[in-house]
Parts: sequence; C-alpha cells; structure tokens
Amino acid sequence: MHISEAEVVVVELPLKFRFETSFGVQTERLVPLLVLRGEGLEGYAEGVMTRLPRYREETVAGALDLLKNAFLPLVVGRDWPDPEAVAAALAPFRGNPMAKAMVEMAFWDLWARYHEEPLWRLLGGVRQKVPVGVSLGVQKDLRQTVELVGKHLEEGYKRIKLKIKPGWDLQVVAAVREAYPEAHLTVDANSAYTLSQARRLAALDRYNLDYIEQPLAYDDILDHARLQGRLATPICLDESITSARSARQALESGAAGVINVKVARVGGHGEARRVHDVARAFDRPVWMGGMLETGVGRAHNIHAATLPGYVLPGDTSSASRYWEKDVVNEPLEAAGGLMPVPAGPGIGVSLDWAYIDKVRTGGFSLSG
Ligand code: OSB
Ligand code: MG
Repeated sequence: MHISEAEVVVVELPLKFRFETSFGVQTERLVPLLVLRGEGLEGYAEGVMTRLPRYREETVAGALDLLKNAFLPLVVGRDWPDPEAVAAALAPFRGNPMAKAMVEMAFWDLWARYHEEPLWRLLGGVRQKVPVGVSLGVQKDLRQTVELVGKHLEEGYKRIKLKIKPGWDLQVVAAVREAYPEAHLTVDANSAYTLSQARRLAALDRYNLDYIEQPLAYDDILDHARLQGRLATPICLDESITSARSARQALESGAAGVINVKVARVGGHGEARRVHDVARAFDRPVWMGGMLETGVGRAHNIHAATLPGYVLPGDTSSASRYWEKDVVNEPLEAAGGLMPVPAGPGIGVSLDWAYIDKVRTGGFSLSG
C-alpha cells in the first residue's frame, strides 16, 4: 500500500500523578505522535522515548531529527507490501528502536485499517481482554504506599509493581507484603543497583515477589546472569531487552526468567512478536510493559498483549489513571484487572484533534 503523507505532532501532556523512579521524577510527558496517511486512511503511533536519555539512550529531539531527515523521507511516497518491508527499510540504520517503532507501528495500524481488520488479529492474538496490573512510583512514605496498593487491589488490578532504589527497597516491600500477604507483588529498580549489592537484593527473596525487574545496568545481560545465580526470585529484564537477539541471550544465559516486552522499546510489532516467540521457545512468560502511554501507544500495546505468551499481568492499566484528558476519543479502561482490546479496524482508536491542537508544542509534515 502507498504512504502518501506523514505528520508528526509533538504534544505536552500533564500526568495526573508524580511518577518517581530510581532514574528521576516525571510529572508530564513530551509525546511525538506520528500519523501516516495513504489510500484515504490514517495510521497512528506514539514515541515513548524520553525528553532526556534517562531510561535508554533515545530522546525526543533525536527521534524528531531521525524521523524528519532519515526515516520518513525513506517511507513517504512509496508503496509497501507489508509492515516487515517497512521495518527492513529502516533496519540499516543502527539502534534507535523507539524512533523506528513509531514508523513501523503507525504502518501496522494503517495496514490493518486498509485490510479492515483489528490489529490483534493480524498479529495473531488469541484473546480480547488482557490481564493488567499497575506500576506505582516511589511514594512519600510507607503509609501512603500501602494505602495506594490497597486502592489498586480493590480496583481489581492483578499485580502491583513497586518502584525501588537503594534506600527505598526492603522496608517498602516488607510493609506492603505485611499488609497484603497474598497479592502478586513485584519490584522494578530501573537499573539502580550493581552486582556488588547482590546480598541486599537477595534479601528480597523472603517476600515472595513474582520477579525483580531490571536491577542492574540498562544495557547489561551478563551481570544479571551472575545475579540470578544468587537470587531465588526470577529476574525480569526490561531496559536490557531491545531485540529478539538480546532476549535470546538473556534467556540462554539465565539473566532473566521473565521478559517485560515493550513494543516500542524493541522497534515495533514485528520484533516484539519475535521476542514473544523466543520467550515461548524457552517456555518463559512475557508481559506487556508500559511507558506512560497516551491512548495511541496504549492501544497498540493492548493489541500486542493478546498473543498467547502474555500470561502475566502487564502495565497497560486504565488511561484515566494517567490523563485528565487523553489524545484519543475512546476510553481505554480496565475492569476487574482486565483491559478490553479496543474494537474496530487497526488499533481501534481515533485522535481528538481539537485537544491535540491545544496541547501541541511542535511538529512537521512531509508528503511524497
Ligand atoms: O521501567 O517499566 C518501567 C514508566 C516509564 C519508564 C519506564 C517504566 C515505566 C513504568 C510505568 O514502570 C509503566 C506504565 O504505567 O506505563
Ligand atoms: Mg521497568
């Protein structure tokens, strides 16, 4: 199918909560949205890279430069047989999977709409509701944390993930575990520890966590394998998994027992599906992560999480937790810990242009 035009709109959205992790505090998101147009249709994607490189190396400014000067000039004005061909055209550029994912994911949406199919069906999904939990940032104190955990368990969320860092780890897990002995609990360190702190991390073993997410460096595999040798709790890798190859290496080396898949972190739906397939070949579970997405990225993630290997609850909780007002018209709300897949062709959401124009801070268009 033909791509005739691309439009990038950058919006700035205030978060409803202060999201503190080991790598910083987030109170808003700077979100580049991509619209691909062709055959009278539109496909959408959002960039999950951060303003500053605090999660992985990618930044919004870097992505905008690549999109404008390299990726979009290559894909606009041409015919594409399928999403794999678009991904293959971008593959010679090194790295930058999040920027590449914007193009690939928008094309998947456009492609699915062109075929009048929901995205999940083209991806090979097997369910129409996906199990979800929540990711809770570092709070002011233990009492507030326990209260917040209770609120989300009452709402039906199936797993609670607590952000930890040195000095905010054992005591918070102990307090939450004491209050909720049966809850599915996990922790996410976002690379705040080193292998020399293995004993402190091993002290988490007694709290019956489902897994410990990304304790060590954002680009590390080998030290995680060493650490896993000293932990009973499975390690879940997030930042370190940027491709099916890194997923294979993590599982082969024993660096991870679980993988957090983020479609945009690994370069798009094609690679996310290959990560999923690698994990299945190792008989390991995956779950769908999140990057505080708007309805655009959230809808993509929900569709991708319908594949059979997504057996653990993901981070794709209700959009209304994050935004007073979303950039899409459709509400994306979980009930009883299950997030329904948006219906209709493609990702099943439409843009609220009136709101987008209000929060827009920049952008550009390109036509072939
Ligand atoms: O490490 O999973 C992470 C948010 C931004 C960047 C990294 C992470 C997160 C989250 C929140 O944990 C996931 C979400 O609620 O979207
Ligand atoms: Mg994480």
